[in-house]
Amino acid sequence: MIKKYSKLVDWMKRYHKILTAVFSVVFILINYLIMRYLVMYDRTAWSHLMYIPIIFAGVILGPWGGLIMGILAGIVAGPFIPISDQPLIRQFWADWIFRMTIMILAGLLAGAFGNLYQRTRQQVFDLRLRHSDSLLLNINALEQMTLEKKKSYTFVSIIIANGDSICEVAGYHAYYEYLRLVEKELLSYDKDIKLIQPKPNHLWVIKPTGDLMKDIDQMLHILHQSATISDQRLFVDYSLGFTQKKHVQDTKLANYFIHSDIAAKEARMKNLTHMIYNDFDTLRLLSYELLTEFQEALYDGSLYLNYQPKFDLKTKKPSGLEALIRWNHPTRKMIRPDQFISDVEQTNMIHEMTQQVFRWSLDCQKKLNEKGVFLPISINISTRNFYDEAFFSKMMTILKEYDVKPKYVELEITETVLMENPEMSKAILELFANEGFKIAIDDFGKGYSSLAYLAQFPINIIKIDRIFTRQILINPTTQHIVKATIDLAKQLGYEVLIEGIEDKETADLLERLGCQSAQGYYFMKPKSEGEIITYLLQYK
Ligand code: G
Ligand code: G
Ligand code: MN
Repeated sequence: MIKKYSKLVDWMKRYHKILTAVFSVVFILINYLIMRYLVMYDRTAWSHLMYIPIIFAGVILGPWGGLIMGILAGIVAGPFIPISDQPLIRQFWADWIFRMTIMILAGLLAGAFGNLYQRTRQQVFDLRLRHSDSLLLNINALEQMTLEKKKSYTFVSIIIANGDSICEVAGYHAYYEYLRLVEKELLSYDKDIKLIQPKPNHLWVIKPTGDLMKDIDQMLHILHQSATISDQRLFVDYSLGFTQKKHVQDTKLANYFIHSDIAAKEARMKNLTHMIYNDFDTLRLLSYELLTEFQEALYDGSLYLNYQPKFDLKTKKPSGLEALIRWNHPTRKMIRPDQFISDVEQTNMIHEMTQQVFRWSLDCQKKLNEKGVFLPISINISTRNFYDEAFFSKMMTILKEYDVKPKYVELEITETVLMENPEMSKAILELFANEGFKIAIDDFGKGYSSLAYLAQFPINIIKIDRIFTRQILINPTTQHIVKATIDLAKQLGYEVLIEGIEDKETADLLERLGCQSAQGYYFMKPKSEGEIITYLLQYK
């Protein structure tokens, strides 16, 4: 019943103009017949009913509709009603002409208001689908788009990396004008192209699949050409990602841009103008999926720590532990940190991750302390953690939850953050150092900092990167570099640890070179918490 009714409403909506015209004409004619044959006196009163179809037609059909109905009503209520009511004589022609003029005016006025209403309504509707500043289509518009089913389309993501700078330097208007120009040029290249602006500095293009190489050339050309706005040349730093989809079915069109977004980001990272998604494997997509699962993994036990001992090279006894994160994924099994950390670092989950790692390592420390074992445990700090203003206070709060002394906590940081943002890093590191935390420089030598530069920071330990360890037996130059580094570091008061020792020869050599401690598969691979506790109890 309801379905039938809604079908009727649809049908009426579709033919509402014709229906309005028919209704108005019929109304006028019926009213005419009543006036002519049924009402004997006071026909003028009935002629007022004519305004209903006139105004109705005006509002719905516009001024033309109002005009035509006004004339029609004026005529049928005029010369076609030969006898006026009182006295029973012929209608005077000037009377009905006057009445018709009023009717036409009413029709035109209603038409003008109707048009105004329709335009305003359309504008409000458009505003919902377009950005009010750039006037490009937004996500709402994408959600309402439909593509021809089973056809092939090319999806393009455009990242404008310096959009914010353009706004600051050349002004917002120049930037939006540029975007509009790009839209115009794209449409003149192919009128079936759809351009959406999901984010201020991000564009999506949908185009029926054609010659991909030609499309790429044309789009790059358009993005370049459009960058001249009223004689001002903008520098626009764009990266494009392309992907082609056959037999498009999905109604959620945003999903089709996942691959082109990845390709555009990859192009951006490699400083290329564009990349095609097929160019590289699905590993990146994997990382997107992994990120969504990561949040839960932090709390459901699938993320946990392994520990690798550090050894004193002289006594060959363990001198500390490094906590290393592991992910036992339900379907993908073991995932190594290098497969997810760099992605997690792009999100704010890195802060939660470091805090969780800190909790777990403190928990392990507490268990060891209760068994009478006291060794520092180091955790790896991401460069991103320093950008969290509350990092220090959050870490202190966690430390206080466990009964562990700060001197048993080591923070491993890489040189990068110290080079990127020295003042901030120094301030944060000093806060930790003042509390008694130990600070280690991880992967030293891999970056480009020098010990002279690092001297300004409160550092206790230098961990020489394992790229040196690998070559030290075969390459005399490496040996000289490592020796010099060890000597200088010791003179500056640092403890020196070498990473990645895989055989006895290297261990012996480094001991001779004066290195104090070492870490590596030769001594021990990373082990689970249970195994490491059992192992350390031997040395008690
Ligand atoms: O243990 P593995 O070799 O897979 O570690 C690879 C890299 O991941 C190393 O560079 C290590 O520093 C890093 N890593 C391991 N655990 C953590 C962690 O808890 N936090 C951060 N930021 N990096 C870690
Ligand atoms: O960058 P960082 O120092 O945090 O890296 C520690 C990582 O190095 C750990 O993930 C660990 O698995 C790895 N590692 C530890 N010892 C060795 C080793 O002897 N050889 C190699 N190739 N990797 C090692
Ligand atoms: Mn480390």
